[in-house]
Amino acid sequence: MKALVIVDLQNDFFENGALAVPESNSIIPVVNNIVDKFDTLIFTKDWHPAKHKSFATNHKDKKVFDLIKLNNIDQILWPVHCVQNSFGAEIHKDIKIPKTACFVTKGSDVEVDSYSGFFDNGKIHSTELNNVLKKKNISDVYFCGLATDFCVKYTVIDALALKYNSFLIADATKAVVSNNFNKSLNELVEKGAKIIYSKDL
Ligand code: VGL
Ligand code: ZN
Repeated sequence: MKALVIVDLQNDFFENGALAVPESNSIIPVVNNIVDKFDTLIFTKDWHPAKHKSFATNHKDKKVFDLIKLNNIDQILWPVHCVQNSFGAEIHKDIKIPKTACFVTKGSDVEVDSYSGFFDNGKIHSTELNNVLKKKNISDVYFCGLATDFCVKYTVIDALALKYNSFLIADATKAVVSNNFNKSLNELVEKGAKIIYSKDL
């Protein structure tokens, strides 16, 4: 059985959003074309409290993209983004959301960020994602969304560690730092992921 995990297609990650990913709007039609090919769809949502410690504004004398240790874990400081129940946290209105889709939120603990849709960055808490996949007997998981070099990458790495056959749909994902795109794909291939294109689905 196969599933599609659609990572963080929220307003703040699209062009003009608070943490805009370059060329992100170009994946909208690509994603809309592939959702119909899956019976099981899971949307992840970055879902931060306003006081989240990954936000530069929640630290004195720090600026966006500074690197700090947050409870001993490397943390890049981000602009305020995907605050729970805000417009920026809503899935983009042009994304087709089938009625059967499930949603998994992450990043709600102010003390630890959560790039992966499976576990937070400290591997302290897990989300419902693995349970949802297990319950539906999923063996093959396809991934798309934002951003290739952060939330998509870490979600695929955890999927591989959990022994799912993991496929990244390369034309349905974009990186925060465009230069990181190929690097992220290579890293994922090295760990066992397969790179595919939406036309091959
Ligand atoms: C993301 C940085 C901070 C992502 C989320 O969705 O890739 N990146 N929060
Ligand atoms: Zn975030």
